[in-house]
Amino acid sequence: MTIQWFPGHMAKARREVTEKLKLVDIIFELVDARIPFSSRNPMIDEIIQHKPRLVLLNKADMADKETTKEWLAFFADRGIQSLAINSQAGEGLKQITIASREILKEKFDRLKAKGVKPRAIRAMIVGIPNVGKSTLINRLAKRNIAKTGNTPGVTKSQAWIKVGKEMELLDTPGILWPKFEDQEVGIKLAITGAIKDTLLNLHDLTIYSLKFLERVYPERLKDRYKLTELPDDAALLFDHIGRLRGCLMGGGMVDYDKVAELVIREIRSDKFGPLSFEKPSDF
Ligand SMILES: Nc1nc2c(ncn2[C@@H]2O[C@H](COP(=O)(O)OP(=O)(O)O)[C@@H](O)[C@H]2O)c(=O)[nH]1
Ligand SMILES: [Mg+2]
Repeated sequence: MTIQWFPGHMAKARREVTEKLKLVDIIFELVDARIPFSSRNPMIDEIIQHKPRLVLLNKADMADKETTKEWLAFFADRGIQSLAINSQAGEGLKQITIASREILKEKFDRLKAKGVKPRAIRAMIVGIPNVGKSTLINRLAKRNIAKTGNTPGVTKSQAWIKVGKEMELLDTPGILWPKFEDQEVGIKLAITGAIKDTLLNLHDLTIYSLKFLERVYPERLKDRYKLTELPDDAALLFDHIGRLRGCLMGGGMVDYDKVAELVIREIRSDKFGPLSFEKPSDF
């Protein structure tokens, strides 16, 4: 399995983020709450240097609440403030300004002591494609500014958006690339929709997903596909699901392609409930 990415593209993305860094007080690093590790840019620390940051675990509605709590604690242990949010429904967004003010308190107190007039906090969102950057910008702006879509790479223009009285947000997010070297990371990015399926083998994706459900959420897997036991062999599981759901070819043979599509679609559309694909203890 190979995933392509172009070094020139990465360098350009990095340059753009670096240029905008000096315009802002704080970075909002948006990650997918279901894969907070895999959806981070591997060079984020190097790129943003010592700029204050707030990590936002977006799509928290789709992640396992208990695991999200573990991730919040994980970041806190490393001295990084983080919040769980749902940009689509607008949940947890009020906390963003409150947390930012707290993170920047010293800096603003220092400015105040120097006699600088109080001003709004300037912020910028960064994150990999499809993590919800445009959705969050629109929610915070309370209107439709940024294009959103399920296709990776939809976004464009630049100005400041007022978020209440206390914050100003750059209307263009910084787009970063995900980690591509690691195959497992690639699979998780594909399952959650951050990268296109066509880049990956759907069967590999499905086998990985089924094994994951078997290991972490066995009861949900059994319930969904009416299993009394979980077979050791992935092929047996494909056969079972295929017959149960009528994913068949001529002659009554199970159509593995259809099974794979069905399983991935069900995982993405919340049929197994909220899922977290990684825990801090995995690393
Ligand atoms: N369930 C859920 N979906 C979200 C959330 N935020 C964004 N999305 C969806 O994720 C997809 C990508 O969002 P978009 O804002 O275009 O991502 P961008 O590429 O980072 O700008 C869209 O289909 C959004 O509706 C969220 O908090 N929860
Ligand atoms: Mg966008």
